[in-house]
Amino acid sequence: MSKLSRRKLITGGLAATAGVSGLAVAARLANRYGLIPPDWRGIYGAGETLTYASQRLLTRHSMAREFSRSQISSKPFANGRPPKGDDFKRLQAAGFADWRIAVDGMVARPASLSLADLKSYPSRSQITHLACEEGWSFIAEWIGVPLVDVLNAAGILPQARYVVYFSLQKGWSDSIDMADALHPQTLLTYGMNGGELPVGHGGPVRMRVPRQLGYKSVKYLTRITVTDSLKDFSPEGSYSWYAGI
Ligand SMILES: Nc1nc2c(c(=O)[nH]1)N[C@H]1C(S)=C(S)[C@@H](COP(=O)(O)O)O[C@H]1N2
Ligand SMILES: [Mo]
Repeated sequence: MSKLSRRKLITGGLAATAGVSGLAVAARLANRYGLIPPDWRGIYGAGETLTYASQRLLTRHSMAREFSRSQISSKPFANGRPPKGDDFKRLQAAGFADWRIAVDGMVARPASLSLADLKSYPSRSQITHLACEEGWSFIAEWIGVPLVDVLNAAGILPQARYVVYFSLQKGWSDSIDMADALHPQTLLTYGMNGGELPVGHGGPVRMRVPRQLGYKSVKYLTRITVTDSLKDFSPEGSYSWYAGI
């Protein structure tokens, strides 16, 4: 079948399900199978919903590409500035010994984790690509704890659907669905290229979501909340919520 006729067939099929009742059934089914992004009624509407649904069907278990040591970028680009204000400076001067990450929301055992607590978990190191939506990118080794391990220790409640995470830096928070939250490459990252995570790259701890664009990898992480709905967490800026690559 040619590409064109296949595309016609798919569009035709979509149009056929897009009758009023057909659409409702399709939406219910898609929702049941976790294929509806939380902002599907938003400005991106059906287009983003279809991107999300098809990516989720195809890539739920796929891995972001990992690179070899020789491919690590010699000049990684640190985007933006570290948090302003004395709080951050004081924490930094003390080697971030008092840095805490709250784990709360729909978990059986909420926790407040220090860096030492994080480092007591088995660590994972992976060499992945960080791609900014503005076009630049670099490859680095990221060292940390899979988010899934910290969530499992806290005890994820069955109704959990999303994980929302916050930066010390005002305005920076984001969220992912459970497929990304439980994915082995989603990392609470405290090390980079063999050393501590530099402050410019989000030290002492950042989220790394290597299957999505750079802005999902929130720096200066202070809180992780498990939730069944994103309605109380307004998405930052005007970026698309799902940024799969
Ligand atoms: N707290 C915070 N997190 C952030 C940002 C930021 O400015 N502040 N920038 C985001 C964007 S747009 C990108 S592309 C990456 C950049 O990561 P880098 O500074 O390690 O290159 O971090 C993301 N996380
Ligand atoms: Mo970015």
